Amino acid sequence: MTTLSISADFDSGNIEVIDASSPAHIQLAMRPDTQSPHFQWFHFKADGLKIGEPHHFSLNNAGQSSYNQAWTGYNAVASYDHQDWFRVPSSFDGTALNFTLTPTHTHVYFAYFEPYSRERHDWLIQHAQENAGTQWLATGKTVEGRDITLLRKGDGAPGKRKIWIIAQQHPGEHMAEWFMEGVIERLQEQNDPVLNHLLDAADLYLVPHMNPDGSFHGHLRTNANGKDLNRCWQDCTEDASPEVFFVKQQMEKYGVDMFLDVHGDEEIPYVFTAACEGNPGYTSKQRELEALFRSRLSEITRDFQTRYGYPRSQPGQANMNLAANSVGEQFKCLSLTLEMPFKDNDDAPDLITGWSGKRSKQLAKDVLTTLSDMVSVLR
Ligand code: GEM
Ligand code: ZN
Repeated sequence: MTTLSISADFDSGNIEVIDASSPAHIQLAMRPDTQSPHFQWFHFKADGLKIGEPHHFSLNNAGQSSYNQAWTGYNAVASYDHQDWFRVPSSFDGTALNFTLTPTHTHVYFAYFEPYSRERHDWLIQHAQENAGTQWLATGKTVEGRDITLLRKGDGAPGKRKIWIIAQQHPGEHMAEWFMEGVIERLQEQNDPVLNHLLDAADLYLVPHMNPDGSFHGHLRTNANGKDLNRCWQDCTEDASPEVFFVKQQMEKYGVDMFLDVHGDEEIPYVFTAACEGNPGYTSKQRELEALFRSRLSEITRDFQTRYGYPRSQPGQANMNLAANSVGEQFKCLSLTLEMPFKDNDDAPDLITGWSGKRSKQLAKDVLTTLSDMVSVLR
């Protein structure tokens, strides 16, 4: 007879086993990021399951996680083949996150969100060059020596607007690289007048993954040094956060006319943006462009809205260590943090998948349409 086993010793794996001796109560815990107390991401495989029998899983330390209020209304994702992911009804009892699966296979994967693998990242970078006409412009190195790839679509001709999109500074926010796959997929189109209008006026500077060390190690928020990359855009150093250091250097080299920083939010079940209203040098032009971006995107898709989001910063009170605030202040351009949910978009819920990789990709295509509409007024 087979025995139940739990493993997480793979790309973006994260779980510790407390007691897996009984399918009636498999007790697990999430492991904190390296040199950081943050945790919320999980990703593991369960083997030796009994088909047709209920298996009860508990993440015992959910109540102590970074965003412990976020578990209410959250459902774990699962997959038998690591390709098709579905939600498993979950409940939070104030201490543990609990879910039950009656499997149709002897093994299953669970994760906090549909993982974007290291393998797929490598494929995406290749595919972006071979099929989407992007150029590998520069390479940074992470703390552990992984590549930070900067791609450019366009020739860098003078007069072109420079639109930057970066993703997954927070390594557990895997929806962010799914979004980048959506960008790159649309760049493959040959007969797309809306896209061509954008590309006639602008070059796209793309960093599909800002924090590959963190993702590989199954982190929620930090790089291999325990640094939250979206909290070090003023005071980053080459030693502590080489990932941000590299991208800032490249931005200074090429310039920035629009910046989008792609994230996921644990709590809020909607897609939204955060902007630069709290910056000391906030301009009326920035205010107009933020409003235009938000209204255009919400006209195009139900997967974006403006009712829910973070509280607006008071004038002059922004945290300038956030990428969007820092870049907006330095380049006086439209600069946004885009947040997608870990849960679902409650304006258009999908009971099978919740928010997903596929929906993140579609949102990216709609963002490119919005940028095409706006490109002539960015400066
Ligand atoms: C956010 S901060 C995370 C906020 N999450 C919850 N649940 N309040 C992010 O990481 O996407 C943006 C940021 O970095 O400030
Ligand atoms: Zn984030």
